[in-house]
Amino acid sequence: MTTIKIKGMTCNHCVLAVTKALNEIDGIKNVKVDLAKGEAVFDEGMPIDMDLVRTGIKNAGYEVV
Ligand SMILES: [Cu+2]
Repeated sequence: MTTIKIKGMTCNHCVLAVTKALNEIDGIKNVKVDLAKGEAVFDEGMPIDMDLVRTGIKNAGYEVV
């Protein structure tokens, strides 16, 4: 399980946007985004390129910190 910190989430819409962005990345499963903690956790079905994660989150309008 991988945990990442995400900056910029303020509401449930943000949670959905981040969840969607992560689910679009090959190999990422079981995404759970915690708004209060500003975190996302997910399982890796295969090795994940964290640059893809950063880019995906950024394109959704948020930032991995
Ligand atoms: Cu929002």
